[in-house]
Amino acid sequence: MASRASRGRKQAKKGVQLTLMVVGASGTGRTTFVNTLVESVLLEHRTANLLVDPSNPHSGLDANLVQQAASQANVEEPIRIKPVNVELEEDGVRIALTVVDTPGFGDGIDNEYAFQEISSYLERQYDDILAEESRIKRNPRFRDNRVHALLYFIPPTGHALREMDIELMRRLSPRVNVIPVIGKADSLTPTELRAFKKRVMEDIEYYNIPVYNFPYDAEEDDEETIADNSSLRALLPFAIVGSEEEIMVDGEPIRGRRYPWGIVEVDNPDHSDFSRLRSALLMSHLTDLKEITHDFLYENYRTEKLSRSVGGNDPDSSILPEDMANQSVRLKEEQLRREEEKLREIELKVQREIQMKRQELLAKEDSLKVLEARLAAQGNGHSRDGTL
Ligand SMILES: Nc1nc2c(ncn2[C@@H]2O[C@H](COP(=O)(O)OP(=O)(O)OP(=O)(O)O)[C@@H](O)[C@H]2O)c(=O)[nH]1
Ligand SMILES: [Mg+2]
Repeated sequence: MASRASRGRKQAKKGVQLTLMVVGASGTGRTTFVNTLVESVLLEHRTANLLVDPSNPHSGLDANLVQQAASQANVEEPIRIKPVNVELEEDGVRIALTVVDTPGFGDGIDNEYAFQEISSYLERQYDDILAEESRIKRNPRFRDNRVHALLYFIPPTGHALREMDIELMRRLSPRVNVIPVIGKADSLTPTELRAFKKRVMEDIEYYNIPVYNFPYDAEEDDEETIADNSSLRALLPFAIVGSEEEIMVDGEPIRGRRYPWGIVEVDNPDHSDFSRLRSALLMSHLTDLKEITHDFLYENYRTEKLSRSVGGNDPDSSILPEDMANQSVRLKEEQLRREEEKLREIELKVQREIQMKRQELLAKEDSLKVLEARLAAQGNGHSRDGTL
């Protein structure tokens, strides 16, 4: 068995693992955000195969390919949820990051199917852990693929949350840390953005959606943690600007989006919340997200699943574990009662037999007495008259 020190070294070499999922309507900027986060082209754009040069996201669209795709637009593409892995290094810590992109939703026709796919993906990862935990011999190559945070991309409409946003966040938040973000936030003016953020949080509160809100304990946590967490909470939903392009500003390459009126800088906190979200996910709140996933979300799922499986489809076993224990006590009591009854029956039978024997004996005694009396009478008679 590996010593604790060598395990520690292995851990440091492997680094920490984190899994993020991105969910949202089509074209809200999920792919761009992921590529901005990992600073490379980890995910391809859906339209990448329509580009004149597929390896260059900035090359133009090929008119023939676009026409071909348009003629096949009515053919439903099956939903694919495929995790991709990438190695990052943040402040000297190696992070094995897994990103799970989910297909963008349409306008509501088959959202239900997409919701189901996402929620069953999340639950499948919990089922795998559950199965692994109950094995006698652990599989050393087992991979924990639980999703630690789900970034939900709200389109920058500037209005209230849409019904599908509310529905999806509400349904998924019992299974995963949901972090709401506004995609393509530079589509709104700063004033519009402020108002929209406020409106979104009011809706989240009104519908009681338990999103991940950088929880802290005002009495237990230190001042710095409280200050950090409450300032991150105040940014919710994070305004995201993503870009895969570098723009030269004063001879320095800057990630940003160019507009006629100026440049929106991805990493500038005055322009977007991207860098603060990035450091929360990959540094300050990485452990908290993992702990909540394991100690709370997974634990709740496990309890639900176990009580459900004990209650399964078999009508004979449709009872909770505590009822099972009660039932086995009841069965034992019943068995004891029956044994006692049998003993009493035997006792009665024996008593009855003894009684009968006694009566038989008494009867024999009586007849012996009669015989004796008769013999005595005969004897007397014989001696009296000298004849038999
Ligand atoms: N203004 C602005 N446009 C963006 C931003 N991020 C992405 N875009 C653009 O929005 C379009 C869609 O971006 P994607 O990253 O492909 O969006 P997606 O959510 O992955 O889309 P699908 O995978 O097709 O559902 C592209 O043309 C991007 O260049 C952003 O922060 N601001
Ligand atoms: Mg995409």
